[in-house]
Amino acid sequence: MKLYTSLTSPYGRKARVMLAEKRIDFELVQTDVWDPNSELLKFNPLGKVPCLVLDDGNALYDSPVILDYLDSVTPVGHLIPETTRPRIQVKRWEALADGVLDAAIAIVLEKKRAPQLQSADWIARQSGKIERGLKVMSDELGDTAWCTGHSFNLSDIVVGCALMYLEFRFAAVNWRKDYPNLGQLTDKLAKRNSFKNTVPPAS
Ligand code: GSF
Repeated sequence: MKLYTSLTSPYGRKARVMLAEKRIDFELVQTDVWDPNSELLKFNPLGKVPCLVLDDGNALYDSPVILDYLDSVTPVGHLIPETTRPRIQVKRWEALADGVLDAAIAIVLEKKRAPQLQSADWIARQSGKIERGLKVMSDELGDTAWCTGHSFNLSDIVVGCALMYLEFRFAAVNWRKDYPNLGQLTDKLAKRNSFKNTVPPAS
């Protein structure tokens, strides 16, 4: 299978961490989503990464679909619970972390526009989503070791990818001060090979 992604995409990182944790072989196809001639458009009409192209040519997107699929590829070491209640709880953490990422990326893109076109209101609206999202993450994590359940699972992968993206792109925002429990979780996740080997290159 081939994973189309950029090395800086936090959604692509979710997939790469899952592939590493599940020890699944794949080929990474580095993809520039802004290239109008990108091969990606043959597989994902939305032109977004990550996109997972299976050996039979089937293309999967977006990242929650890809991660759900990857978890089913090998029968052992499930990272998404199978029973409904814990599964939905994990998927909700994924929606929360992805929502924080969506807001962070909206700000990054807005700030790339010419200064006179940037909207301070829009940036403030997105910042509010990040601030409220982090507070809920911190409150719900409390003093437990993992986001849900008693061991590492998808909820930790998505939160790790979101928090590490904030550090990567918003180094000035010190969420660790307000939410030390999120900082501790991030540090613990950063020690795993799956996270170590997917650190985004400076760009
Ligand atoms: C979001 C993917 C996305 O926005 C998912 O896979 O979970 N809900 C989707 N990817 C960005 C790259 S990045 O910022 O990680 C992307 O492909 N943007 C190109 C575009 O045209 O929006």
